[in-house]
Amino acid sequence: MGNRGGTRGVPPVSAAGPPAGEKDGDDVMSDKARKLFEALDLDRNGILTRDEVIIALRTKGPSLAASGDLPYWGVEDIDASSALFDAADQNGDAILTLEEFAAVVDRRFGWH
Ligand SMILES: [Ca+2]
Ligand SMILES: [Ca+2]
Repeated sequence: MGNRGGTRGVPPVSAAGPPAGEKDGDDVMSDKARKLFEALDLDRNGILTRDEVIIALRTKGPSLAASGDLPYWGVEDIDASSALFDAADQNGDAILTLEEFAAVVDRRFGWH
């Protein structure tokens, strides 16, 4: 008589993985950045060119600053506007998308 008992190793089943894939999705830009972008987008085509930023800041800057939509130091002169553009244009394609613009002004102006 033999005992045929086996200890069968049953592997522990604990396959409850953590839910993967968190998306920080929607609103990563401030309303102020969006509003400023729209104010500067003179031809309303959804992008900003360098000329647009310079012209818009010259013509609209003071009133934007007066209404609190722009810090006063953000309306200084052409060089400053151009520098802001360069800082914002991260991929160097000479246009600013809302995302590019918002990322920079939110950080610079402390809006986000
Ligand atoms: Ca435009
Ligand atoms: Ca760009």
